[in-house]
Amino acid sequence: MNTAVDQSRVEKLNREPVTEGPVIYWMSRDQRVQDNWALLYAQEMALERRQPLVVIFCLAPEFLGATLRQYRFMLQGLAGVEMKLRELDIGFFLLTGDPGREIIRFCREVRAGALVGDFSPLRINRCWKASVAENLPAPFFEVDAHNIVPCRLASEKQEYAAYTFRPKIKKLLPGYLTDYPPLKPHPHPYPAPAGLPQNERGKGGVTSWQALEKTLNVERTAHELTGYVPGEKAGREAMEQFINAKLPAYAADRNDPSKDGQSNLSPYLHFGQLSPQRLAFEVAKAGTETADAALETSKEEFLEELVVRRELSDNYCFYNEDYDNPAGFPRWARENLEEHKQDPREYLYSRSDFEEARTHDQLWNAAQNEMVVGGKMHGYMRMYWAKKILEWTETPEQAQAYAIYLNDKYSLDGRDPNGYSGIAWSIGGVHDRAWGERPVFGKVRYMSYRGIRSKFNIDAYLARVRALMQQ
Ligand code: FAD
Ligand code: FO1
Repeated sequence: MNTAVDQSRVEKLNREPVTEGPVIYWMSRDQRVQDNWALLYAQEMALERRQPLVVIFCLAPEFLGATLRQYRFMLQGLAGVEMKLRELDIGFFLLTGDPGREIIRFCREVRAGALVGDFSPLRINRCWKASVAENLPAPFFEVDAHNIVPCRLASEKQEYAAYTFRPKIKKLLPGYLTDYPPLKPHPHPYPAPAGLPQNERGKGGVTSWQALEKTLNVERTAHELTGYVPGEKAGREAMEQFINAKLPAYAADRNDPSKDGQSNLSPYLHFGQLSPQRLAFEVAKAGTETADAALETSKEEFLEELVVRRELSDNYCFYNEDYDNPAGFPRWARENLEEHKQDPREYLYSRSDFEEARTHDQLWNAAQNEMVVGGKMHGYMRMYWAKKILEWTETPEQAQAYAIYLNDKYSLDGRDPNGYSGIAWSIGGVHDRAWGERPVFGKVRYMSYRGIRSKFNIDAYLARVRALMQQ
């Protein structure tokens, strides 16, 4: 198949030959219509075989501790996907239940000619795919639409740190950091809905999105977020806003929690409503007509985070099955933390003490409240926040479990490889080196209140969070 999609993005997950029948794209991580290599690959296959193209999304009743706040953001984004696909005469069907079962059932009922999925290194997504690949009576292709350089290609093993990963990805980047071809209107209309399984569909064959909330088995307490407008269109606008207004000051402001210096794009990237490759492509070409040194430095620092750090997280979760427990820590950290397990803790807090921001440290409490109330904690504070959980719990296992629980429950961008590796970096020295040995932390890098206080205007951060809580 002559394809604009680089074959190195594609992995065949079973041995079935492509047969007659509609081509199905099982959307999961990359919840967008444009700039989506998996959807582009499915369309190329459907065009070549003169077949309809249908997109399906299977709504799992629970997902890694997500609450109604994250599901609402996601479902509103998917409603936009459905509308955009219908304009292109591409089918969209929302299934509910266990993806491992529902995907097979759908493909059987429509006699799918081929199934295309997107890529996620997380255990749950890989389990879903494994059970589909095993029982699917059609060929199943996985396309890495989330990494600019396909995860399997960037490195064939777990990388030790950013400095070992950076040269590998930088070498490959020029061939992959390209623009995208547009998704085309599809000339082979998908069979009338009657020919396809009826699902939670409202009038006129459109999914009734409100009804779906009832199928969710999630906590409904974490209150609604107002700061983020969900969806592909809003993600694109937020990207343009960031590049035009905030990118030049990114290098100077990004690590200062008292300023709003980050892009705030992680919720759109996590849900795949914005393509990381689109973002990197647009940032790389920003301001190229003006030789502005500050802008160039900011672009470099932003791309270091967006490309090297983010794709290093996928590398970590893909190659290390213990990405969410201490067995995944590097040996020096595992052994050293073990030696310090009995060290007395000056403070000890329960999970609900942390959850309700009831520690002795007002800075830590502010960071926790920023995440609970605003749905997103400042990146610099996330490091301090996780490291203090190590300091104030009985064991590193308990610390990592608490940090993952809280981050995945309250953060809009949670349940993401970036989160598992960010927490493993903070608590277990993953992708970091050994530092001077001290109680509890051993040689894991330490961060102190005094250290942060000397760097930033903490009172301004506390005031920012207080204002957020009063909204
Ligand atoms: P910006 O500074 O504007 O960065 C732009 C993008 O670059 C981010 O959206 C992200 O995709 C990437 N990026 C930036 N910093 C990192 C990093 N350190 N590691 C990997 N990618 C990075 N990120 C999440 O997406 N979800 C999480 O649940 C999450 N949990 C974290 C927990 C801890 C303890 C730590 C230390 C970091 C965590 N991060 C997480 C990584 C990072 O803090 C966030 O990606 C960033 O703060 C998101 O805000 P932003 O998009 O405004 O960032
Ligand atoms: N993907 C799905 O295919 N079905 C779901 O029901 C689903 C729910 C969900 C809830 C919160 C969240 O943060 C992500 C969710 N995902 C879902 C997204 C997806 O599986 C991502 O690939 C992973 O989060 C990895 O980034």
